Amino acid sequence: MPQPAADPGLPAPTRRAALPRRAFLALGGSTALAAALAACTPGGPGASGSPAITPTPNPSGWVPPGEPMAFPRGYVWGAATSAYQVEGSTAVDGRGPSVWDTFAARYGTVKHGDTGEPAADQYRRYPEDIVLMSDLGLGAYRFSVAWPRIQPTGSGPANPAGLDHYRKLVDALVDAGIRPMITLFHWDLPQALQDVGGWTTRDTAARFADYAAILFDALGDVEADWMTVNEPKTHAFVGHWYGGHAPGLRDPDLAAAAVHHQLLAHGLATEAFRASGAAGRIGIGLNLLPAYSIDPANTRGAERVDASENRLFLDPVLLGSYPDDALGQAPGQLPADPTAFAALALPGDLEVISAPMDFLAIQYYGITGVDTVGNVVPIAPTSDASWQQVRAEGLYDLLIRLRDDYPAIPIVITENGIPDETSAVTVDDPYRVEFLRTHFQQAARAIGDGVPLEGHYVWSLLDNFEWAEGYDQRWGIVAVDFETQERTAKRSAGFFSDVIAANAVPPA
Ligand code: GCO
Repeated sequence: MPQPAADPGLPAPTRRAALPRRAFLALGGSTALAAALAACTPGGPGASGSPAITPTPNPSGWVPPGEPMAFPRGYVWGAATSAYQVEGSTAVDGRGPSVWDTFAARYGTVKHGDTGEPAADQYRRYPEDIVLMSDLGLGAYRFSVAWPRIQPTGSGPANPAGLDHYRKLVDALVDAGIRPMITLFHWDLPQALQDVGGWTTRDTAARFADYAAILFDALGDVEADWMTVNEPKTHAFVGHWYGGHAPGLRDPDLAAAAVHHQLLAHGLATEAFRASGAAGRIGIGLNLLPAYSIDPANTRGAERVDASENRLFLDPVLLGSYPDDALGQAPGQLPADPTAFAALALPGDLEVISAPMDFLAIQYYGITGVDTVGNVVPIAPTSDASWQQVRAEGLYDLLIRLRDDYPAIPIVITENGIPDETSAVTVDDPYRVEFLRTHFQQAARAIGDGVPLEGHYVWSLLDNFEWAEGYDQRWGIVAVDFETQERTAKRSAGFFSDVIAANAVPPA
């Protein structure tokens, strides 16, 4: 979870122990406890605050094979970005302001006062980035459309210049043989909609459906994958409860409303997609995280974390119901009023939200431990993102849980990555090579155990604007010098390119 920058204007947020952005219940056995102790032993793996290059042993004892692990024919290998994080050109061609333009301009919200300008200047440099993607052998590229470029005030007629930009981007990708994955909402809500309540109000869901319909009409001829909403949890919790992201609100009831209205927006956009007759497929992007009880005999706390951070999103979109243990005043729960939250869901809403999707996009970064009450406990080494407890086997556990607990649906991993261990431009990232290797191995393992996993996108293609961290935290497999905008492939890009070419992940 990005740590909110100190905001001198507001009292420190009152909330339980910093809950990770991602939590997911997978009951830990004694091995989890042993791993917890090993990982936290001074001088143990990752003791330096970032994962050791030789990954910690898998708690289950599973050891990857000594030979390459192959992926199914047609497995989709991609990389991901988002508009506000890479585009720049925030006041060009009719783009209106988003909540992130407003938030980043506020003192103390983003490190060094960084904003989404110039980011990685991809609004202008996308042709060269597509050449770079081709050189790497990417089969797909995930990007997001900036809603304020299409509807500068969040409603009304489409801005032709905005549509024109994304038409050119999509055509260039297709011409290069790269499948577009188009994210409709990656947190840059038009400020004009925020001014009238944003995601805390139901009307924004209807506005989102109108916006989505404009894009399906404009780009629906393309065989693309469409993601309706990126990580509604992070935008709801970090943006409306912790206050560390735009729009910078600090009210759990507003966060709960943002949960429901983003999910309703997802459902309405899915309906619009079906009605449009657009080509391609549609799904939602959820960030999920294995959260292991440190006491296998008492998983109540982990169940609460699982409810508030995972089932609050998986259940409505896949089962058509909300869990009854996600909201409450206990550690691990979203401390919003359950009655008020339930009243937001009008008759028919859950049917709309659970409209059949073509795929479920999951975004995986790491794990956490949870005590018997619901407080987060560190049980694995962290990366330079303090919320990211790194454990590759957590990805396997997550995928198996989805296989066992939810109706069968094609799954795509649309974000998976780790930041550099320096804020300077670097191309030497052996830790990212090992992160990718071990996570690809766990993905191949899950496919071998019957998980319908169809693709894997690395976060991120490029170093970019990392929200409240600004440009300090670099997640790209390609380095960006933000002074010159020069791109340089990192060691991990070469590793990834080899994996794609072989459609297999080699052993360490
Ligand atoms: C997210 C966002 C990305 C982040 C990435 C690293 O998942 O939070 O989709 O925009 O940059 O996850 O934190």
